[in-house]
Amino acid sequence: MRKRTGLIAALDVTSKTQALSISKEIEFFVDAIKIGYPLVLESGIGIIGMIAEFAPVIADFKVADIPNTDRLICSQAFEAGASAVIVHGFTGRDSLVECVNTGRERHGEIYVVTEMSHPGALDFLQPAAYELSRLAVECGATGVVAPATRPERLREIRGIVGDMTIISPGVGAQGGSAAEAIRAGADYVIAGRSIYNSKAPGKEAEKIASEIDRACDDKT
Ligand code: OMP
Repeated sequence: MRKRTGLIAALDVTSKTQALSISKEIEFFVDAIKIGYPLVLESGIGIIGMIAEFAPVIADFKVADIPNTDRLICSQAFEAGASAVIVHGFTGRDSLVECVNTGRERHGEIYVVTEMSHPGALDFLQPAAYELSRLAVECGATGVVAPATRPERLREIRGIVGDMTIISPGVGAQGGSAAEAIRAGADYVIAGRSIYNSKAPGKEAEKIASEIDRACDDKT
């Protein structure tokens, strides 16, 4: 993913028409558009190629299976035109290696979930987050997904992954701040509802992008 604005829009809408019109409105303010089950189950996998006309697509399939099934899912996503796939790491090293290898073969990126951004992440994922981050580095993933809702944890994860790319959800609707996430070490922030539920998605994306820009200036 080429960094320009530092913003990734999550398009968790269930209408293809809405998805395409929002994509057109926000394309200049985002580096990628992340779509997942809500939109793909409604519109079919072909929606990936349609959104890719506006911005690189991250397929958020949170892939979490045995290696062979992981390979089949990642391959389908890349085949459909995705630039990146989000996968889980808790299924273990062999599964993650298979995702990373599939990404390499298809010239695509693989992002590994570490600690999720919602409160339930504290139940099982938080204790494993640092190990998951190390596993992502060891397996050669492109980057990790780490929570904007807990900047202190994000900072720790940055310390573990070094210069690996961090994409960070939880901005806006989940209470996280784009600026704080960037200052804590995120390369990109992910915002969904605050953009697609806004009356003016383009303006909202532009606003978050300038917040990111100012936070990047603060860091330098
Ligand atoms: P909003 O909460 O509406 O901004 O959307 C956040 C997006 O990021 C959704 O698509 C979530 O599925 C996704 N996400 C999280 O919210 N938390 C995580 O820990 C991981 C993800 C993700 O992998 O993208």
